[in-house]
Parts: sequence; C-alpha cells; structure tokens
Amino acid sequence: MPLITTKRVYWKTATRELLWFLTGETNIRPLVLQGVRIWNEWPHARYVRDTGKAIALEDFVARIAEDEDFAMRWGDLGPVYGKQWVDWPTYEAQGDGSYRAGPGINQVAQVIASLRDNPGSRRHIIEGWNVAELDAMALPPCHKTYQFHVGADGTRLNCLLYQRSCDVALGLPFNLWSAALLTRMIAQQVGLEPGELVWAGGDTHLYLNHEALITEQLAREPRGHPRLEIMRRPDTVFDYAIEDFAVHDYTPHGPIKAPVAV
Ligand code: DHF
Ligand code: TMP
Repeated sequence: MPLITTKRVYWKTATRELLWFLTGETNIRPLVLQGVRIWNEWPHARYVRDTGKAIALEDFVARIAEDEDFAMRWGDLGPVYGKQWVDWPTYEAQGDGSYRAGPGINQVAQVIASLRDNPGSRRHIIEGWNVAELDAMALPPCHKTYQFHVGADGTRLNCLLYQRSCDVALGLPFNLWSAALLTRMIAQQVGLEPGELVWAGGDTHLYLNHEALITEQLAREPRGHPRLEIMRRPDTVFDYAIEDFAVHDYTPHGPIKAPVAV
C-alpha cells in the first residue's frame, strides 16, 4: 500500500472517511461520532460566518455530536463526494419546459457492474466534479476523477486518480491511501488482483505553514513496505466495515502535527 512511513498516517481515519463516502452521507455527524475530525473546520467556519457567534471549534463539534437537529442544520458539507459518488442527481423533462428530479445514479455500483460485464471498457469512471453543484459544496472535490482499467492480461485492476488540487503535507497521504484502498475493495468485489495506482496531481502545493513539517519529514528515511489485509469479502462494496481492514508491517516514524488551511 502507498502508506507513507516518514510520518504516522492515520489510515483508519482515512478509511472511515472512505466508508462514509460510500454511504452517500455528506453530514459530518457520523464522522464526529467515530472521533474523525478531518472535516470539522468547514461547517464550523460557516456557522461562525452565518450566525456571527464566535463558538470554539471543540464546542461546535460537541454540539454536532449531542444535538441531531443542530447537526442536520449545520453539519452538512453540501453535495460533496458521497452524494456524487452514489447518488449523482438526474433531471427528467416534464414536457412543459419544467424538470423534476429523477432517480440518482450510483456511479460506484455502475463501475463495479461495468467491470464485471465489460472489463475492457474505457469508461469505468467515478467522477466527483458535478459542475452544476460546485457552488453548493463546502469544498469542490480535490480527488475528482477515478478511472479504472483492467490490465491487458485480464487479471489486474489498475486505477488512475486525477486530483485537481493537492495539499502535499496533509491531504496527499490520505488521498494515496484511500485511492489504493478503494482499488483493493473494488478488485476484491470483481475478482481481480490489485494492479497499479497512478496518481496525477494538478495544482500540487505546500502551504508555507507546513514548512517545518516537511523539513522534518524529508530528513527521515522511509521504513519498510506496509501491507493491507482485507479480512473478509462483504457482499457488496457498500458493506465493508472498519474491522475488515488490517495493516501489517507499518512501523512509521512519529506523527507530525500541522494546521489545516480552511
Ligand atoms: N483543506 C486543506 N487545505 N488541505 C487538506 O488536506 C484538506 N483535506 C480535507 C478537507 N480540506 C482540506 C479532507 N482530508 C487532515 C487530513 C485529511 C483531510 C483533512 C484533514 C488532517 O488534519 N490530518 C492530520 C490529522 C489527522 C487526524 O486528526 O486524524 C494528519 O496529521 O494527518
Ligand atoms: P482549493 O479548493 O482552493 O483547491 O483548496 C482545497 C485544499 O484542500 C487544497 O490545499 C487541496 C486540499 N485537499 C487535498 O489535498 N486533499 C483532499 O482530499 C481535500 C478534500 C483537500
């Protein structure tokens, strides 16, 4: 697995995020209830902006956990990854010039079906960049396009991820792990071996306040080759749980704390 060893990467946190995407959920509450904090800054910033109340981040997050109505009102990130991946909106013309919402499209389920039915297809794509809904998202998708290919010998599943914007210090370690994990899960579902992950970054940047983090990390030697074991084969890609994953041979250097730019 492309799990960075020069600092401790919280792969379970990244895994919980990926599983949350696959539920179609866009509210941070299920993450908060699992102790995952990585999306908290955005709803908090919006709350402070919209209400003018200077509540501390920790108090805001406690309220999200305790008060479901409050979470419904303030915890949503808009139609981000989860929504687009499993419930991409459609519209049906009504004949009178108006449109009505049609059934959502589950891109992940469709890609799995197409990998099974038509492995040679050049159209196995999961796309997050729904142009019409970008304005409603807390953050337009960074890891926006996943394309899967079955290798020429028909036994391996490869993935190409295009990431339009990449925070090298904080986001990238999570993004590499999650892309590889998603590929492993889909490969298991369709009966293929995992192949290559190719990552392509658009705007790939370091924040100035990550300078110390990166300087320290670059001074460290990589350590070994972590492996992922998937403990069982769930019925569908939507049925994995955090307990299904074990990482072996991961003895990273220590964590390095760094602020996230909102
Ligand atoms: N904004 C920016 N500016 N950079 C990002 O990487 C980013 N990532 C987002 C949302 N918005 C973003 C979602 N992913 C962390 C990791 C991934 C992530 C958001 C935050 C993070 O803070 N990681 C720390 C702590 C992890 C933890 O507390 O579990 C790390 O050391 O990896
Ligand atoms: P931007 O929308 O202005 O590009 O800002 C988004 C920032 O978040 C940018 O630094 C990239 C970073 N990011 C990642 O690197 N990976 C992620 O998964 C997410 C959600 C954000």
